Amino acid sequence: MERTLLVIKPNVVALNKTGEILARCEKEGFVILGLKHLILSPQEAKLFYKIHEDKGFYRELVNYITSGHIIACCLGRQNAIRYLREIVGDTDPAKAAPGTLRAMYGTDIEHNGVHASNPDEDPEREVHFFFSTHELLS
Ligand code: FUP
Repeated sequence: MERTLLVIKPNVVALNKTGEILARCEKEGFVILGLKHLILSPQEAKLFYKIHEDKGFYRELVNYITSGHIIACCLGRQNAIRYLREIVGDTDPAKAAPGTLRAMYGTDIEHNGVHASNPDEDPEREVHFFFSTHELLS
Protein backbone atom coordinates (compact mmCIF):
# COMPACT_ATOMS: atom_id res chain seq x y z
CA MET A 1 0.00 0.00 0.00
CA GLU A 2 1.32 3.45 -0.97
CA ARG A 3 1.03 6.51 1.31
CA THR A 4 0.29 10.13 0.56
CA LEU A 5 -0.66 13.30 2.39
CA LEU A 6 -3.92 15.21 2.26
CA VAL A 7 -4.23 18.59 3.98
CA ILE A 8 -7.65 20.18 4.46
CA LYS A 9 -7.03 23.93 4.49
CA PRO A 10 -8.36 26.36 7.14
CA ASN A 11 -11.45 27.78 5.43
CA VAL A 12 -12.72 24.28 4.62
CA VAL A 13 -12.11 23.05 8.18
CA ALA A 14 -13.97 26.14 9.43
CA LEU A 15 -16.89 25.28 7.13
CA ASN A 16 -17.20 21.93 8.96
CA LYS A 17 -16.45 19.88 5.85
CA THR A 18 -13.76 17.62 7.34
CA GLY A 19 -16.04 14.61 7.87
CA GLU A 20 -17.49 14.91 4.39
CA ILE A 21 -14.02 14.94 2.79
CA LEU A 22 -12.68 12.07 4.89
CA ALA A 23 -15.80 10.01 4.10
CA ARG A 24 -15.23 10.66 0.38
CA CYS A 25 -11.62 9.47 0.72
CA GLU A 26 -12.73 6.26 2.49
CA LYS A 27 -15.36 5.71 -0.18
CA GLU A 28 -12.62 6.03 -2.81
CA GLY A 29 -10.74 3.17 -1.13
CA PHE A 30 -8.27 5.11 1.00
CA VAL A 31 -7.44 4.00 4.53
CA ILE A 32 -6.80 6.76 7.07
CA LEU A 33 -3.32 5.94 8.40
CA GLY A 34 -2.82 9.16 10.39
CA LEU A 35 -4.99 12.14 11.28
CA LYS A 36 -4.14 15.40 13.01
CA HIS A 37 -5.84 18.73 13.73
CA LEU A 38 -3.35 21.59 14.12
CA ILE A 39 -2.36 25.18 13.40
CA LEU A 40 0.91 25.67 11.50
CA SER A 41 3.23 28.45 12.65
CA PRO A 42 4.48 30.79 9.90
CA GLN A 43 7.93 29.16 10.22
CA GLU A 44 6.47 25.67 9.75
CA ALA A 45 4.34 26.81 6.80
CA LYS A 46 7.35 28.42 5.10
CA LEU A 47 9.26 25.18 5.49
CA PHE A 48 6.38 23.04 4.22
CA TYR A 49 6.04 25.22 1.11
CA LYS A 50 9.78 25.93 0.72
CA ILE A 51 9.72 24.69 -2.88
CA HIS A 52 7.53 27.72 -3.72
CA GLU A 53 9.58 30.37 -1.88
CA ASP A 54 10.54 32.18 -5.10
CA LYS A 55 6.98 32.39 -6.39
CA GLY A 56 4.84 35.52 -6.22
CA PHE A 57 2.07 33.64 -4.43
CA TYR A 58 4.33 32.30 -1.61
CA ARG A 59 3.39 34.94 0.98
CA GLU A 60 -0.35 34.45 0.44
CA LEU A 61 0.10 30.67 0.49
CA VAL A 62 1.76 30.92 3.91
CA ASN A 63 -0.87 33.41 5.16
CA TYR A 64 -3.70 31.15 4.02
CA ILE A 65 -2.40 27.86 5.44
CA THR A 66 -1.64 29.54 8.83
CA SER A 67 -5.01 31.33 9.05
CA GLY A 68 -6.69 28.64 11.18
CA HIS A 69 -6.84 24.98 12.02
CA ILE A 70 -5.92 22.50 9.32
CA ILE A 71 -6.38 18.74 9.09
CA ALA A 72 -3.34 16.71 8.07
CA CYS A 73 -4.22 13.21 6.94
CA CYS A 74 -1.99 10.39 5.82
CA LEU A 75 -3.91 8.21 3.38
CA GLY A 76 -3.03 4.73 2.17
CA ARG A 77 -4.18 2.92 -0.96
CA GLN A 78 -2.79 1.23 -4.03
CA ASN A 79 -1.51 4.03 -6.30
CA ALA A 80 -2.43 6.49 -3.51
CA ILE A 81 -0.30 9.43 -4.67
CA ARG A 82 -1.66 9.67 -8.21
CA TYR A 83 -5.19 8.61 -7.30
CA LEU A 84 -5.50 11.31 -4.63
CA ARG A 85 -4.28 13.94 -7.11
CA GLU A 86 -7.07 12.77 -9.45
CA ILE A 87 -9.84 13.19 -6.91
CA VAL A 88 -8.37 16.50 -5.68
CA GLY A 89 -8.33 17.96 -9.20
CA ASP A 90 -6.56 20.88 -10.85
CA THR A 91 -4.66 23.46 -8.76
CA ASP A 92 -7.19 26.06 -9.92
CA PRO A 93 -10.73 25.20 -8.71
CA ALA A 94 -12.15 26.95 -11.79
CA LYS A 95 -10.36 24.38 -13.98
CA ALA A 96 -10.92 21.37 -11.72
CA ALA A 97 -13.28 18.69 -13.05
CA PRO A 98 -16.77 18.58 -11.49
CA GLY A 99 -16.86 16.35 -8.43
CA THR A 100 -13.19 16.82 -7.57
CA LEU A 101 -12.42 18.15 -4.10
CA ARG A 102 -11.03 21.45 -5.37
CA ALA A 103 -14.06 21.99 -7.61
CA MET A 104 -16.31 21.32 -4.60
CA TYR A 105 -14.43 23.10 -1.81
CA GLY A 106 -11.93 25.53 -3.37
CA THR A 107 -12.77 29.17 -3.98
CA ASP A 108 -9.87 30.29 -6.23
CA ILE A 109 -6.33 29.20 -7.14
CA GLU A 110 -4.82 30.79 -4.01
CA HIS A 111 -7.51 29.32 -1.76
CA ASN A 112 -8.07 25.92 -3.29
CA GLY A 113 -9.33 24.12 -0.20
CA VAL A 114 -7.09 21.07 -0.03
CA HIS A 115 -3.50 20.01 -0.63
CA ALA A 116 -2.42 16.62 -1.97
CA SER A 117 1.21 15.54 -2.26
CA ASN A 118 2.72 15.95 -5.70
CA PRO A 119 4.37 12.73 -6.99
CA ASP A 120 7.37 14.82 -8.08
CA GLU A 121 7.81 16.55 -4.72
CA ASP A 122 8.61 13.72 -2.26
CA PRO A 123 5.28 12.64 -0.69
CA GLU A 124 7.10 10.72 2.09
CA ARG A 125 8.81 13.96 3.19
CA GLU A 126 5.36 15.56 3.41
CA VAL A 127 3.93 12.63 5.41
CA HIS A 128 6.85 12.87 7.85
CA PHE A 129 6.52 16.65 8.04
CA PHE A 130 3.32 16.00 10.02
CA PHE A 131 3.66 12.45 11.39
CA SER A 132 6.34 10.41 13.07
CA THR A 133 6.46 6.71 12.27
CA HIS A 134 4.80 5.62 15.53
CA GLU A 135 1.79 7.87 14.81
CA LEU A 136 0.94 6.07 11.56
CA LEU A 137 -0.94 2.81 11.08
CA SER A 138 1.14 0.41 9.07
P1 FUP B 1 -0.63 21.70 -6.54
O1 FUP B 1 0.47 20.67 -6.67
O2 FUP B 1 -1.82 21.41 -7.41
O3 FUP B 1 -1.01 21.98 -5.11
O4 FUP B 1 -0.04 23.04 -7.15
P2 FUP B 1 1.33 23.80 -6.94
O5 FUP B 1 2.35 22.93 -6.26
O6 FUP B 1 1.70 24.42 -8.25
O7 FUP B 1 0.93 24.99 -5.96
C1 FUP B 1 0.91 24.85 -4.57
C2 FUP B 1 -0.07 25.84 -4.02
O8 FUP B 1 0.30 27.16 -4.40
C3 FUP B 1 -1.48 25.65 -4.54
F1 FUP B 1 -2.19 24.81 -3.77
C4 FUP B 1 -2.05 27.05 -4.56
C5 FUP B 1 -0.85 27.95 -4.68
N1 FUP B 1 -0.74 28.56 -6.02
C6 FUP B 1 -1.15 29.85 -6.16
O9 FUP B 1 -1.60 30.48 -5.20
N2 FUP B 1 -1.03 30.44 -7.39
C7 FUP B 1 -0.54 29.78 -8.48
O10 FUP B 1 -0.45 30.36 -9.58
C8 FUP B 1 -0.12 28.44 -8.31
C9 FUP B 1 -0.24 27.85 -7.07
